[in-house]
Amino acid sequence: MVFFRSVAAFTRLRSRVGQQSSLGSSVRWIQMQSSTDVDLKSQLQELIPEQQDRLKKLKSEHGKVQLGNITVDMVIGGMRGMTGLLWETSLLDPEEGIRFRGLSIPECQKVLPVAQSGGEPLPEGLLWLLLTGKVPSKEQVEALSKDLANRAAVPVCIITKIFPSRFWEPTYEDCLNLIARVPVVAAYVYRRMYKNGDSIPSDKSLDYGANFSHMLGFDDAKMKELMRLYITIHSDHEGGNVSAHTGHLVGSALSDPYLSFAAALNGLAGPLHGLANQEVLLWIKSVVEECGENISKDQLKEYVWKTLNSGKVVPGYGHGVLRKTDPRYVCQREFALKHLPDDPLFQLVSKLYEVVPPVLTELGKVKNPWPNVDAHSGVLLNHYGLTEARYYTVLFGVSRSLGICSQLIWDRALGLALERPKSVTMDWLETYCEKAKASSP
Ligand code: NMX
Ligand code: MLT
Repeated sequence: MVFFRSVAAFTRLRSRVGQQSSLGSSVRWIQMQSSTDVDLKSQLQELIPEQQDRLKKLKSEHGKVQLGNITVDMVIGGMRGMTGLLWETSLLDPEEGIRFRGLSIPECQKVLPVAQSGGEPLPEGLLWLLLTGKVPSKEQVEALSKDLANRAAVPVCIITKIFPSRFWEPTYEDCLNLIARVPVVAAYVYRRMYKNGDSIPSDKSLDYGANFSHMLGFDDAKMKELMRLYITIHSDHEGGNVSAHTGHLVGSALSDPYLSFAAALNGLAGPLHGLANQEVLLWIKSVVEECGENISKDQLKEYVWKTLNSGKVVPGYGHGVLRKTDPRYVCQREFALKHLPDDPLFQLVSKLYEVVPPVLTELGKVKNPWPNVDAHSGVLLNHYGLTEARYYTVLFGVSRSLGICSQLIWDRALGLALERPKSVTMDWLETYCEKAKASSP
């Protein structure tokens, strides 16, 4: 069987576009799952050997091809812009945002199976897509949903002897168990911290997102829809972001997925990364506390400057790679416009969308003045009663388990190397630059 960009294995989107004309011309190919097999692991068993051969061929035929020009700026500037990682599950375009296996968020919302007509995609469907590169059928998603629900209670299995080419198999088991159990643990923590330890058992009849919402104590159908959307959009953001990169780095030492994921979460907890989602809500609440909900745009502008002048960043704005409004912000805004247009904090978020970018542009140094995913998530959760901002990064972490674990399976399947970049000293750089200057005409 052939995979990814190979014509034979692609089902042309055209037939699908016939049914989904609003997908428009931006979609060139979507691989629909042609097999009716509902077992995700057997699908991977089929795909992985081909991908292992593909990587081997890539290495032997093109291993010496230069990948762009690496500059001193990149070395000093945290490897920004340097292509140095293989990350199969998603790719980030600075202008248009994330694509999961080639599909944008709106495309995922159109083609992935949903719980209710016109609703948000089921995160299990996204997990299938991330792992296989193919859009699953409703039956496949239901089977995976059941598998995850059952795994939430299964004891960890330890496999001691295995050939390297099959490392991915115990990794797959650990990863699926981890994805299945993380919401149970996260909900337990929430109930213990904020609801007197009154924990709510998992309901196996619910899908992944709805069950998580249920275990947290939120059974409103719209909150369940929000949780499906939230888990889908926070799952993966290619490989270079702090959490994904950390998970990959630690996994590259063959640390197991639990250790790798724990390391990733520690990175996610930094205020410049995932913690920004809690910072946004706290900051918005501080605006309301000081100026009230009906703050004018001029007052808001003043407040933004006050934040900047006190040496702080405006949380939820800017990005290391994106150069336009994050499509994850856009789809959350659409959700708010559909379900909670009159929420006062949503209205404040909308006002900030008008006020903050010109201020950040005026600051002169910010490469991307537009909002990122974190600028919006808090007010949506807050609207449905999940008001404890300190917990928000945990939600982000639950979702990111899907992306990080999917890639960890592929890391092992492809036998990716121990990550160990070369470092140099300032002495080394100064000498290098002086020599380069002396030899330039
Ligand atoms: N508010 C104030 N200053 C900013 C902001 C902002 N929102 N964004 C960037 N800058 C500053 C940045 O601190 C830097 O200043 P200096 O040269 O004095 O160190 C300058 O602008 C240039 O930074 P950029 O190259 O535009 O951004 P960089 O890639 O270094 O950082 C972030 C990206 C995301 C860390 C940065 O935009 C930021 O701190 N944003 C606010 C925190 C946030 O929302 N983080 C969440 C990101 C998404 N996520 O979930 O991980
Ligand atoms: C993420 O979702 O990981 C953030 O947007 C940060 C990033 O991509 O660098």
